[in-house]
Amino acid sequence: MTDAQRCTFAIISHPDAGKTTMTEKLLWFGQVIRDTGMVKSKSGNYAKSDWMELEKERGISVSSSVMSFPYRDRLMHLLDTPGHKDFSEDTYRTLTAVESVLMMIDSAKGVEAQTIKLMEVCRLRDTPIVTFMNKFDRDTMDPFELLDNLEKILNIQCVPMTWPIGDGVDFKGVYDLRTKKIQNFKASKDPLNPVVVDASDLTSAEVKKLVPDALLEKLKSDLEMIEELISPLDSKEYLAGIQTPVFFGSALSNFGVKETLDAISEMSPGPAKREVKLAPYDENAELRTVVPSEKNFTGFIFKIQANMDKKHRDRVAFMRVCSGKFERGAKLYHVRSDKEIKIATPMIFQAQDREIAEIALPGDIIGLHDTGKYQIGDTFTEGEKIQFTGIPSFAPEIFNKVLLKDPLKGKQLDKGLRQLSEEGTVQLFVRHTVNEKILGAVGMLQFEVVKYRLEDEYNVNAAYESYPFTGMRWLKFKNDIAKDKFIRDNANNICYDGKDRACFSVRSEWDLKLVMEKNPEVEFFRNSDYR
Ligand SMILES: Nc1nc2c(ncn2[C@@H]2O[C@H](COP(=O)(O)OP(=O)(O)OP(=O)(O)O)[C@@H](O)[C@H]2O)c(=O)[nH]1
Ligand SMILES: [Mg+2]
Repeated sequence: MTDAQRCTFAIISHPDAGKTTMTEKLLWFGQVIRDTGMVKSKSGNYAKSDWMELEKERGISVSSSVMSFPYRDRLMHLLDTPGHKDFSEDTYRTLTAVESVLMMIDSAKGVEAQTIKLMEVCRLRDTPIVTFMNKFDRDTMDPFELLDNLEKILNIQCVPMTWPIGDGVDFKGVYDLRTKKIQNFKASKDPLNPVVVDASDLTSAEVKKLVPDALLEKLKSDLEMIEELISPLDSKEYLAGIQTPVFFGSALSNFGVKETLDAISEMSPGPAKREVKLAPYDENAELRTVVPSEKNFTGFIFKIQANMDKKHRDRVAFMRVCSGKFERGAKLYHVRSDKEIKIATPMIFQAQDREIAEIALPGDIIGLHDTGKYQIGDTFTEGEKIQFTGIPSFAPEIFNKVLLKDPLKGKQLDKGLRQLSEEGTVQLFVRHTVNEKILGAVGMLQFEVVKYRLEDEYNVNAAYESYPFTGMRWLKFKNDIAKDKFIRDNANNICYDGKDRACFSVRSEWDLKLVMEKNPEVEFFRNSDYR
């Protein structure tokens, strides 16, 4: 199994389409968990991937999580992402670590606002997409209408791989267009062994017993339409992100999930090549391509998560392996600090459970214990000075000042804010001269997570006051003299980000425009990669 080809993919969708439910079912069909709990259940039974207290309470995912399991001849790494737009930076970073995605659609609603945003991110890398039309146990749009909706809005060619028979209370299951079989979960006590109905002859007694006449007529005419109108799946077109294989079903009641998992394990790409910058890693740096078959190890950190287990109070950096082979106990070169670090206990994840990874190969996601040394975007090699690209911070749009309620907790607050900003939960800025701490976010829910986690994990009560900034720009100067002058002239608007880079805080677009006109030699960027 250790040499098995990796399949590293993320689940994405608009909030509530059923990512976490699907994740749980995939793990279950992959036989790594024995029970599946209701995501929103109040009984303490919750989805394996939604482990944070806040997620349990609300039934939403606020950050992505990684789960690994062998399936057939591959090793699957599945990344569940949050759907809410306030956490889209987390989702965006997660997408840098995968080769393909599974996109969930709520079949009553079709394409929703966040689906469109996520699609744009996938397009940046031509990420291959498998689609799952979920919630067929409820009333849905007509399946042809759903395909049309996807094609028109997302501009992607849909190729159905399964087809739903009925919906809502009349939902009978999905017809597998390749095998011409129907898996019936309702008739089986053990969902891992559904009753499989051979539907190659739609007039057979077995089919008639499962599917009422009216639905059978509809299925027949639907199948004829599919035959006539839809071209078969071309794996090259799928890999290029032009076609998407489409599955129908209900994650909650198991229908269609196994067919989807089988297809992902058969078709989805293994580790791909990636671009890196050579020293000095600035905007003019030379680039090279890292291919997975390179002998030497390379990898990068795409996510940092503290306090995954409150009892342990630890922090884990998630590394995506891009080339070479890593063996437990080996030393890796940490490019940013220019130091060799021994990685004694790398971890692999099965939601809350973790195991020690003996080796790691391209496509793998491993966890490193982090005592505060690592940052998102850090590159590891066997000595080569390179840096993986494409994991920036984006300019926040709303700001809060933090006011401490208990003056004795100052140190705790500093530690909490530093750690949470290093994780990317929120961005932390310090104002020039006045030394005020300002939090920047894309959405209000991020502040809620900060407040909750400061109380829950760091035992700090703080008040939050909105701050009159409306944006932030990273700055680039011709030289130090120009920098000093600009900072002196605009002292009131200068902040430093977590990496101590000078930024201009925007109080109004008008204000920004004036300052830009007055300082044509200074460059302003919305993205910390200076793009
Ligand atoms: N009826 C029905 N409900 C479903 C199905 N799949 C998910 N749900 C319900 O839809 C709600 C949202 O499901 P989640 O899996 O938490 O959705 P999510 O996409 O992970 O949500 P976020 O992470 O917050 O974006 C829950 O109440 C689920 O029980 C389904 O197939 N049928
Ligand atoms: Mg979720």
